[in-house]
This record gives sequence, C-alpha cells and structure tokens, in this order.
Amino acid sequence: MDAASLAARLEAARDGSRRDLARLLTDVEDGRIAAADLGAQRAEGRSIAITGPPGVGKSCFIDHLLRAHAERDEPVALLAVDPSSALSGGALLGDRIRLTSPDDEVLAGRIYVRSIATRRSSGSIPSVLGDLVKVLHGCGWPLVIIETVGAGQSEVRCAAVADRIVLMEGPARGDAVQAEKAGLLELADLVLVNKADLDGAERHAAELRDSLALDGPDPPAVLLMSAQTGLGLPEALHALRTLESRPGSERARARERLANAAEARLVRHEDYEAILARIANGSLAPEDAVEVIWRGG
Ligand SMILES: Nc1nc2c(ncn2[C@@H]2O[C@H](COP(=O)(O)OP(=O)(O)O)[C@@H](O)[C@H]2O)c(=O)[nH]1
Ligand SMILES: [Mg+2]
Repeated sequence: MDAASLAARLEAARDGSRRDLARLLTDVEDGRIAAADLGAQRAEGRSIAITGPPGVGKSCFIDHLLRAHAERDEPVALLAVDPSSALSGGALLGDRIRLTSPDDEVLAGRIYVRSIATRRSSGSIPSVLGDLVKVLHGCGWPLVIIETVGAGQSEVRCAAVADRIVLMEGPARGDAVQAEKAGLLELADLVLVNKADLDGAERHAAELRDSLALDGPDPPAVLLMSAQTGLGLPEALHALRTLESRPGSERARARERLANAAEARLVRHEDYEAILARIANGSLAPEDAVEVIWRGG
C-alpha cells in the first residue's frame, strides 16, 4: 500500500472507523507494515497483560473489566492471544461480551476486541503484539488489555510486551505453585486467584503468598476473587486501575523485551529462510549465523 492510502486509512481509523482499524491491524499482523511506518511509535498509552492457565477465568474477568471501563467513558481495547484459536478478527470474543443493558450500544462503542491467532510459527508474535498495541494507542485506544495463556516461553514474552502484568490463578490443583516454573510470578505486578467460590482457592492464594514472600522483597499482592459471583471483583478492578509496576518485575520484563527485540531482528532478517536452510543442511553453524545477522543490521 502506498503512503497516501496508508495515511488515509490511519486517519479513518483514528476517526473511529473500525473497518479501517481492523485492516491496519491485519497489515501489522501479517508483517506488511510496522508501527513505525504509521508514526505510531510515540503515542501515549497503557497496556496490561492478563495471563494464566487456560480455563482459569481470564476472559470472564476481562468481560467485567471492559464493561467497567466503558461505563466510565474510558475506551478500552482487548487483544486476545489465543494459541488454540483458528479464528481471527475477534468476532467470537466480541460476541461473548454480554452487553445487555439499554445503554449497551454506547458501551460497545467504547470497547474494541481483536483476537490474534498464533497461526504463524515464526516465533515473532511478541514483537507483532507490541506493534499492535502501539497502533491501537495511536488510533485512540489509550488502554489496551492483552489476554494471553500463561503456558510456555512465548506466552511469557507476550505478557512482557505490556506495561503491567496480572497473573490469574485458580483453586489449587495439587501441583503446588506451577506458575513459578513458567517464570510468570517473577513478572507479575498483581496476582488474582479466581474462582474463590470453589474449594481450594483460598488455599492456593495462601500458597502463592508464602512462596512469593520467600522470593524476595516487594512481592505482588495476591487477591481472591470470583468472576462468577462477583466476590472480590470490585477490589480486583480497583487494584488494576491503580496498579504500579514492581522494581523486580521491571527487570524481568526488560529481560524478556530484550529477548523479543533480538528475536524480531532475527526473524525479520532478509536472509532468514536461507540461513535456516543452511543451518538445517549443516553448512552453517547457528553461532556463525547469529554473527552474520548481527553484523548485517
Ligand atoms: N466457579 C467459577 N467458575 C468460573 C469463574 N470464572 C470463570 N469461571 C468459569 O471457568 C470457565 C473458563 O472461563 P474463561 O473465562 O473462558 O477462562 P480463560 O480460559 O482463562 O479465559 C468458564 O466455564 C467460566 O464460566 C469463577 O469465578 N468461579
Ligand atoms: Mg480466554
């Protein structure tokens, strides 16, 4: 796309055209444009990642969160990174948010939902995600929520794109503090233990607090809540609204962001495919390939 039509599309998206916004995001997702091409690098905004195991209640909680912001006349966008989803475009998730009051159309105008299917195996999803956040900020969405499934290195990296990280856990599953293994507790600015209406939630919250207390100073708060019954929900929403990042999480996040940037440079290198082929057939050592890519710029 030429610069003029790109600028026109950006302006339309800023003026509230969701179709143009969706197309911009698709272009970024598919690698046709980068946030830098849009001059969206410096837009003001805030992003919060909500991460945790599948089924723990992240989406249910985010429904409440989006609605709470919309009711305060604060626009809020959601990027849902779903490795299991073959669908993209957000229709599924958008439909899931139950807006049932007479003012719902007004509320819906303040909410933008987009799901990102992690269909490409390039390993550059975190850097694409970072660009999507910037584009949303640049198009009038100052608050971006990122929903990621907290399971594995790539998801940790996705969470690290955000300014703040909230880890959601559920009732104890008998596997002690599993989040610790995923490195997520280290990154978390807040821990929510959801499904407080079920047995084991309180026990798991206590385990998490004990484990965090051992890990060092300034541990994140651990709050009990239920997205279903609403128990502890106002407190959880308030905590998110006023969430500060911890010094410990800043450093851990910086480390993941550095890794994101390095990987993005690797994956976007013009000879990436050729280099992979040479490593595969044994004619180039990975260590030498890194030298080539780093020097090549
Ligand atoms: N008992 C109970 N169930 C919940 C609660 N929050 C969510 N769920 C249920 O947990 C399941 C998974 O929720 P979802 O939000 O899709 O989880 P996600 O995979 O983390 O996004 C759904 O069936 C929800 O109804 C809760 O606080 N208590
Ligand atoms: Mg979900």
